[in-house]
Amino acid sequence: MISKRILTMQDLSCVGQCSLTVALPVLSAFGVETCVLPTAILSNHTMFKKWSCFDFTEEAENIMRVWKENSFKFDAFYLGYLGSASLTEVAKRCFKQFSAEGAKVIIDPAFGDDGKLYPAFDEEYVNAMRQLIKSADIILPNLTEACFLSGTLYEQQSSVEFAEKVIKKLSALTDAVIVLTGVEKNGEIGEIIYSEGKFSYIWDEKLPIRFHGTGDIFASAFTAVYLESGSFEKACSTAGRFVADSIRATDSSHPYGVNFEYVLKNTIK
Ligand code: PXL
Repeated sequence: MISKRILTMQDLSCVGQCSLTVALPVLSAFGVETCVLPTAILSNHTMFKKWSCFDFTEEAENIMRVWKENSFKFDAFYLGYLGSASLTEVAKRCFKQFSAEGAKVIIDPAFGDDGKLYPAFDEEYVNAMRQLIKSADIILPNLTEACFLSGTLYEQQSSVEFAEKVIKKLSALTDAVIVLTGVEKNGEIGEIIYSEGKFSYIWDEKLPIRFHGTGDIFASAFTAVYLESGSFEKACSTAGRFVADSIRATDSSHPYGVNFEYVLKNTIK
């Protein structure tokens, strides 16, 4: 059986369950051959008080030069936290040079939450991401990211109608299928999918605690299931269940991520 070969581009945070330390185990457990292009190496993710960051733009160029000599191709690209605007240019070249026939580009903008940008980002990064999503087949923003990308003022107490309005504005910037994540409605949480001019919805029970890094778990599982099944609905419901199970397995005193390892271990058992 041949599995898809995917390239994921995101940071390696040495401590903290996010980005590559989530994407690698999750994609592998879902049966996807996963290659990586690290975008930055951080001491830990930026929700801690202090962090260091080594930007990988220069080394990414070296890596891509050798990949070209080796004629590598990938069936899909999955992008998360890149860290700097220069890496969006690297990403565009990467799609051009290393796409196998019909390769899909899946982008999680991963630059903000709760109406705010993550500490390392600014308007320049949002602008660069606005350009990059033009190359995507699927994007996975949360409401904060969708608002920044579409130039809409974020509303804390938002409705499904507001989310749909933001999606429509965002769809003027990209032909990608839009999967808006973390939408809330009457005690439920879910995704709004906008594909070929139509909305569809996946809802699940909303759990009372929120944790960091769940967006990366969702995007990794979504990517794996979508590549295998071609179904946005199946990818959203499986990924949503995986996130919920991981949250349920997490001790609330654990400060920086969810216990997705427990869920993987029991699934494999
Ligand atoms: O989970 C998103 C993420 C990924 N990588 C780094 C982060 C964050 C969110 O804060 O800081 C380095």
